Amino acid sequence: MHNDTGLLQEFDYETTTSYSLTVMVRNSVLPNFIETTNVTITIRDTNDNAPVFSVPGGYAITVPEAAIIQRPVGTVVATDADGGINGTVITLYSVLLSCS
Ligand SMILES: [Ca+2]
Ligand SMILES: [Ca+2]
Repeated sequence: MHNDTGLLQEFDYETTTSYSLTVMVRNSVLPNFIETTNVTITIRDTNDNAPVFSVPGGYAITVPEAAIIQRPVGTVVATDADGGINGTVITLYSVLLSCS
């Protein structure tokens, strides 16, 4: 919110999820006739952040040569700064080796 004008500017759900305002109206003829109310503005999240892997630079997974083909051999995890379903933690199992 702009400090001087009170106008709402760019929203960022990851920084501020809601704003609470007090709005006042005044009778222009009878200035003592004043009413105030509270307004809450809730920011709805958008999917504007990409997932990021939890280990920068890549993962190293060691697999015994007797490992069973087509079984998971490790886990990589990505997180996302977005909220709700837009920021779902993604867990992926490593690619499986296959025989040809
Ligand atoms: Ca996202
Ligand atoms: Ca977001």
